[in-house]
Amino acid sequence: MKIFRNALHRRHDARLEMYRGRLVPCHETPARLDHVLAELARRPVGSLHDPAPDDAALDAALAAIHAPRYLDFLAGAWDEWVALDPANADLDILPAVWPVRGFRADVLPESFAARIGLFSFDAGSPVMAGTWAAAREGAACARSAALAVSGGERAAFALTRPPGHHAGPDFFGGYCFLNNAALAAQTLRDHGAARVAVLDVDYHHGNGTQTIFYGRDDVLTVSLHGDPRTEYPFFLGHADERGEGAGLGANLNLPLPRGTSVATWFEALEAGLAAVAAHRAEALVVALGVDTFEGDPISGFHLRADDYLRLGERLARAGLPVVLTMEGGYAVAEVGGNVVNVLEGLVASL
Ligand code: OKP
Ligand code: ZN
Repeated sequence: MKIFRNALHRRHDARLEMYRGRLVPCHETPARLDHVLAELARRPVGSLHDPAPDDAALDAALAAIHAPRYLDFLAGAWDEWVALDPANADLDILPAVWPVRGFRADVLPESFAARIGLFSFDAGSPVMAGTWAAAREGAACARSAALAVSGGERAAFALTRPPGHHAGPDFFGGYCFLNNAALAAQTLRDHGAARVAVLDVDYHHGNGTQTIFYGRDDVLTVSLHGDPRTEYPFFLGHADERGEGAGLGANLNLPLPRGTSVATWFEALEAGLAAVAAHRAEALVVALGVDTFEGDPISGFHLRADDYLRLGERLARAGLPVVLTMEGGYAVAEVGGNVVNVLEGLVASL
């Protein structure tokens, strides 16, 4: 399989996130991806590539899933922040005010603090000098992986961070800025697949991906995740969210309680894959988070290293060309082994 790596990921290396009333060191660190690369050096299950540097095509692809005013804001956010006060260059940007129910989101505020609130949903996702460059190169990886699969590869992996599945049409949050899985799905659609499915196996609900495709029937979105009644992102991911308008029936959420057993998790995976088959998807995007691991510090499922091999094998048996995007996983030292286990299981069963 082809693996597209984000060589710029280290440029997003933020310091502190708001967590339970404190600013704590960010969970989503560059070391996560370094561990995957180190494991790939030991177990080369695929060939490493840099994404195509096709800037105009990437911008057009991003504009198909994100709002122009959001992309413009994110691209310029750091320069605006530093222009407000040169001393800001030593600080990461965190939003602290949001337009909740009854507030207006149609008026674009002049205030930077207001705009960063408008375009985000939590205070856990700092923006820093290199965030845009890192996220954009990650999007390039997702697009290149989808183009490789459109061109006949059976499988490709976008090995990137920051992750993407919480990023919506016009908001960032949950450590995510650009939605790599959505971009891969849209790219597959644009290059010949009539119907695509996104299967999100990260511990957290893929709220951004769901929202991007909620009104569409050409992209099925399926997510198995910790029940939002107790788990982040809390405000989306319930079982009764089935899509709207033309997209009604093209969204499936499989929330599971914190502490769910591995056996039950794999049963939910079967239900998700059955929906993918019923949709008659011609290509599959897997939003691959390994924060379902028993040792994950912020999650509540119990998968072990071997289970990721089984996951990869099962994904291969879906019989579809597959693009995987790297999402969460915060037991940093184990992220490499678990991710490469998925890839090894997949490649062995293709
Ligand atoms: C990103 B991804 C829990 C706060 C957790 C956000 C978690 C984002 C996970 N109290 N902060 O889906 O792995
Ligand atoms: Zn997650």
